[in-house]
Amino acid sequence: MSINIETLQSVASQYPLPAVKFTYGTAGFRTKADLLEPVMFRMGLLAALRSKATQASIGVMITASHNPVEDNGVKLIDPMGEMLKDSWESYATSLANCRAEDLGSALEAIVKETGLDLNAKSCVCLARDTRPSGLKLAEAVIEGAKCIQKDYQDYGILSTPQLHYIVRCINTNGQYGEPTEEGYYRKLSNAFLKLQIGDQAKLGVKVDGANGVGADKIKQLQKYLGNSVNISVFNDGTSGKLNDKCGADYVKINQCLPEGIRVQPHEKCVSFDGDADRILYFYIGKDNEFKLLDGDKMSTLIASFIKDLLSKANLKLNLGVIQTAYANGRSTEYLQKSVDVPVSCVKTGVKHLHHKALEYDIGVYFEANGHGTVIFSDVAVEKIKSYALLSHIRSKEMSELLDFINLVNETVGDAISDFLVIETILNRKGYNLNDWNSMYSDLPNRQLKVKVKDRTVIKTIKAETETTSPEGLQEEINKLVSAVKAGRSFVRPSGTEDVVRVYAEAETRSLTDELAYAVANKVYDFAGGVGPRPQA
Ligand code: G16
Repeated sequence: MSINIETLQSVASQYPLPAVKFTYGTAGFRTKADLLEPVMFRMGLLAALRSKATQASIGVMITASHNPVEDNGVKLIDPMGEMLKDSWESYATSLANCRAEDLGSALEAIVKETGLDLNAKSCVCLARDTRPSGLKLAEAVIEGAKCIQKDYQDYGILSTPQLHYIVRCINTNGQYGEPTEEGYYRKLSNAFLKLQIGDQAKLGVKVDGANGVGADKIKQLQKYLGNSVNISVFNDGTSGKLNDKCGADYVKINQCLPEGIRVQPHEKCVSFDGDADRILYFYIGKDNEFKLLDGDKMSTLIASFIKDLLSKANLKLNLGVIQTAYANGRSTEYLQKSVDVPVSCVKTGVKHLHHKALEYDIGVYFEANGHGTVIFSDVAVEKIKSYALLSHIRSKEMSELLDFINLVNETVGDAISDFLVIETILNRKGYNLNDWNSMYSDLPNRQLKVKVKDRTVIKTIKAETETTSPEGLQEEINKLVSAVKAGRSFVRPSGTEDVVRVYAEAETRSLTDELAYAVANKVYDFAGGVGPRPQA
């Protein structure tokens, strides 16, 4: 079999490139939706080739997650539900920028270079979030995939982690679970119900659905959980705009309640992002102060829970936590000193965290923004299974850990699965949000965005904690940081928005804000700031 270049070029001519340079960034391609049809067509082509190369089903998720509703994007999902392999990201970037008339030769070059078999059976599985632009973009992906092969499966509207889950289920012949949306709810809810102890009827939670796909999906899940949980969904998309003054990204960056939700002190609340792969917990304390429990709080809770089960069962497994530079300094210290687990810091982007987590028997990874999960190696699962079978007291903890594994979507961060994981741990520890929050206190922190002419002038090293360009910027940041008690700050170009991100933390709220704005102003000066100067 070979690619029918004539058909390809006639279809491709309907998808001419705009005058834009596309790059496969932190989470695939993201930009204004009206620029994306040509990219989607090309990603349909690439996904079909990747499917043939791996002889497995490949996922294509159409979403721009936390970005505004006018944006959209696409990311490819590899056979085990993980992010696209690095070497294929460069094929993605070159195809996305390839003129229609050159596509045939570009595809042939990929076939040659990878040695893939065009006769191999293949399937592209696609889904999209609730963005209005999604349907048209999905059609473009299908048109692309069909130029290479006829099989594709369109799952319509799903959360990003649901598609990751389904791809893994298909490629493990159902070993990971039933490859359907219902199968996903069944697997998670069964594990959740098995693990609950005590009076479950007490669990009530308010969900900020970001006016996105997660709002409907958590309502679906509720049907499988019966009376054990009472979920009230706000910002469910019936009136508000996607990610507009709501959702996990808004809550994390602004450190405040989302709009569209009324909260009484101590009520348990969570925020999802636009495609439901991130979750944050929050509540109002009795002093009326907004309290945020972010990805760092989740990783500490999960790591200490697993560590406890392992030590009760006297099972030695290599457990580690992966964070990024955004992790609060206090969380890192708590993990190292109190939970006593190794902590690694990697570049932003779940693919980097996931990759590092694979080095452990059990890897817990979370970005502070609420994006994360746990991965259990085959060796760990086999050991846990063998301990669970021992007719000894330790078997109880290990049977529970096996159920716990079924609660986790190991393919990628998943707001719904993470919610069930956290609720299970809180239930078993008898914790409310205040107990959980009291495990350690965060240093005050602030994130800012600086608009510059070209954010790629910022180059970073050491897991994005230091800049090497523009010259002199890092020295200025160092001076500012050294003048502040418990100060830490770094800057990096965003991979999903046209901004430079600034992070700062320090001993007090006012020192933190002063440091953040001072660093933001240095970025503005050194990296060609545009528009108004950053000011508090
Ligand atoms: C994506 C990535 C995350 C990353 C976030 C922000 O999240 O999947 O790993 O933390 O973008 O990235 P950046 O700072 O480079 O803009 P999402 O939820 O939008 O897919």
